[in-house]
Amino acid sequence: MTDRIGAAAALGDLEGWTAVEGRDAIRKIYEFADFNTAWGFMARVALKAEQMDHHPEWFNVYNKVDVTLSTHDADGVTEKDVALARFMDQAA
Ligand code: H2B
Repeated sequence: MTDRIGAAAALGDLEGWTAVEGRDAIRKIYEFADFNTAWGFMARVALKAEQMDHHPEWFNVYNKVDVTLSTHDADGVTEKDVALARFMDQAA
C-alpha cells in the first residue's frame, strides 16, 4: 500500500492546491473557458485515473471542475495524489 504523506507535505510541491478542512485531502478548483474545455480536461484525467487505478472526487458545473484528491485506501494524501495532481495541472 502507498504510504500516507499528508496534505501539508503534498502542498509544498503543488501550485493552486489547498488543504481540505476536517480530512486529509487536497483540493483545487479549475476554471475553463467553457463546458467543452472542462469536459475535455475531465476526459483526459479520467483515462489517466483508470490507468493509475486512482480516482478523483470531482464536481463539475459548466466551466468549473472542483477536485478533491485523497487516497481512500490510506485514509489520506499519498504520492499517488501528488502524481495525479501534477497530471491534472498539465492537462488543464
Ligand atoms: N482512488 C482513490 N482516490 N483512492 C483509493 O484508495 C482508490 C482509488 N483505490 N481508486 C482503488 C480505486 C481501489 O478501490 C481499487 C480496488 O484498486
